[in-house]
Amino acid sequence: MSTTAYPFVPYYADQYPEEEMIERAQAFNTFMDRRRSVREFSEKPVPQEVIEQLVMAASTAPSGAHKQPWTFCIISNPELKRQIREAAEKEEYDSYNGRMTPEWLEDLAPLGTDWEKPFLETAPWLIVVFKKAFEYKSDGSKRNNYYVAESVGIACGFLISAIHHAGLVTLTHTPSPMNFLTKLLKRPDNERPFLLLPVGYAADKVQVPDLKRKPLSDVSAWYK
Ligand code: IYR
Repeated sequence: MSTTAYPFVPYYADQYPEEEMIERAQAFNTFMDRRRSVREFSEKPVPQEVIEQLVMAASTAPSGAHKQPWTFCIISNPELKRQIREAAEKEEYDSYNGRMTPEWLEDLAPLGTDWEKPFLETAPWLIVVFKKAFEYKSDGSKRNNYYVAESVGIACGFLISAIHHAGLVTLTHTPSPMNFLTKLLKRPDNERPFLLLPVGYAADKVQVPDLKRKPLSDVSAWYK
């Protein structure tokens, strides 16, 4: 028998009659389907308390051996945002002008993205998610984390959903390479940048590409 640090406690999932369950599932799908990546932000401030709750919601994500191998760096400092924008645009300029393949650029063209990232300064908050490859224990020794990319990816999914649920917008920005974030945010060597999410209100009258999502038949295979 293995020993466990956690006592086990009863758990009761909320249950609904089938009809109500179907309605709830449909309503949630409709709500999630309304989410769009937004690249133009309003400067309107968002209370810190909201961001704190969004991050705590993200941090409820399941993770390998419950290690919660993430750090959410939360930036509102204008000078730091300016430095992040400057460094990100430098990398993005090189990416859009030679590093990305012609096929990649062709795939991106319908989305209208380019190397300029003004949202890194306009959005009131930037959240930079770091994945922790391992942990340092208090005696300085290292302890492994597991399924780190999967865990942090799921936490980011939770975060994006929480942002949408709060009536705010975000964007999964992946400046590449991202090492400049480790330096600017002075992160320790067990952390690697994973994703950058600007968070705020959408700009007035913002437009997004009229994307279509794949139907169920294209995204699923059933084995009944
Ligand atoms: N990281 C770049 C390029 C980019 C790549 C993909 I794949 C996208 O879906 C969108 C953008 C950028 O942020 O512009």
